[in-house]
Amino acid sequence: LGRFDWADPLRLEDQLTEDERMITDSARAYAQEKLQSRVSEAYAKELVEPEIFREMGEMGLLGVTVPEQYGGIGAGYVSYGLVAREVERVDSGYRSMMSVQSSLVMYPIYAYGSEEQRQKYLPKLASGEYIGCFGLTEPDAGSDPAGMKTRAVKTADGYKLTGSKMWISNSPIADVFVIWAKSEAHGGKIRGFLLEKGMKGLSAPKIENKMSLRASVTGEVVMDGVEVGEDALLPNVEGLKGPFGCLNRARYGIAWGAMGAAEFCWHAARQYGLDRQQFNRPLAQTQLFQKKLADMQTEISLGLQAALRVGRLMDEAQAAPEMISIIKRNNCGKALDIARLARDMHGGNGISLEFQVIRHAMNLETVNTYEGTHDVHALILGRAQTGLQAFF
Ligand code: TGC
Ligand code: FAD
Repeated sequence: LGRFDWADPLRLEDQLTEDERMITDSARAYAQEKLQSRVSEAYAKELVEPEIFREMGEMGLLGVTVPEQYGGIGAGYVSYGLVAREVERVDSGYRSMMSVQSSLVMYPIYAYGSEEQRQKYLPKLASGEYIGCFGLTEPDAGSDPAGMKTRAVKTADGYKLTGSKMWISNSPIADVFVIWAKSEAHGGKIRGFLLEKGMKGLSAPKIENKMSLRASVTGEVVMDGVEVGEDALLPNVEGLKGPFGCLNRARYGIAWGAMGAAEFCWHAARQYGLDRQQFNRPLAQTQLFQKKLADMQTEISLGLQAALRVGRLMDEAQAAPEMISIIKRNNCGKALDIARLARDMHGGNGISLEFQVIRHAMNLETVNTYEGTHDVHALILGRAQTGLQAFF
């Protein structure tokens, strides 16, 4: 008979390569030693800590899949997912900082950029010297990015960008802005542009008073006739498939990350139930408590297996976007349910930051919404199986 490890019921660990285990261990060590100790205060006070990018850069956690010649470590998508899981075990906001930099900034520069753009930006983004952000969403275009209003107009030697982006992770501290805009010179098609901090007409005010993802700063991006040269255009992609190509990778990472947050909540609820006595026995000795733990264990082990399967297919260039919708939607929704349940299982203590489960639950509200809401991914999957478009 095989052995059973309650914390790794389907033996995910055995399915990883030696390199993947090493990357997991170093991401876990960094996250537990350097991030766990500061997260409660960072969340409570909404601290903005740009030095975290440099620390992650030093640990090789930025641009995990980008080739070494550009500063990445040239690892696969399973490794990237495992890093996201370890970082989000501490906080979804820290994972957000990492995944925007890796999948939404470094990936498009690597995949759609010129050689000059790659050399100029990627090594500094990999080391964390530069911080990047990705501007797709606008005040009036969230689930429907095709409705964006930001425009790029041709000038004598480049483009002039006008418009505003909303809910942009990292924007108030960003050095590099990947901005998606409709370009008149390209028949109104969506194109990507690289903007830099300090450009005239560019500002990125912080969005105050978020009750979720408070350890990760979010802002607007306001472009009031920002002039850039021809070299700011990402030359190798046009249309919505540009931003969606990046989102595929970020959504995939989030599917792993959300399971990391869920694992934290599950383990915390189990320990709390073992430690706390009511009615002269541990809470963990009640049927209802054990049923909840069994549900958490089941959903997490299935969610991780699904993420691993899609990761292996990504590494073979065989993953379809709909597979990513399945795991993003399922794992975020299940993680949110688990965090809420863990909050409940902690009783009154569950609302205290000290016990951390409320922070994860609040964070996962965002994680379930960004990168395509839970319902938008249902519509993507509904369209894929019926052939019928239900967005509009
Ligand atoms: P649709 O007609 O479906 O497609 C338009 C074009 O795009 C192509 N495409 C994809 N390409 C690659 N990967 C995908 N996943 C793709 N999905 C679509 C498609 O083939 C087509 O190409 P072409 O060449 O034929 O033009 O477009 P639609 O306008 O009907 O889209 C509908 C919908 C709802 C699926 C889509 O707009 C959507 O996914 N909405 C959600 C928006 C979203 O996810 N926003 C995320 C913003 S970034 C963010 O949240 C970062 S938070 C990160 C953090 O802090 O961690
Ligand atoms: P809406 O699209 O207005 O949706 C509102 C509700 O309507 C949702 O429940 C949705 O599911 C539902 N809905 C929408 N359309 C339909 C439909 N056709 N049928 C049925 N129901 C529908 N964006 C970026 O570009 N870059 C970032 O770095 C970034 N970071 C973010 C960080 C945070 C903290 C947050 C909160 C958001 C971030 N976003 C970012 C934006 C995020 O991607 C959007 O919030 C998300 O795509 C949803 O868009 P929306 O907020 O406009 O909601």
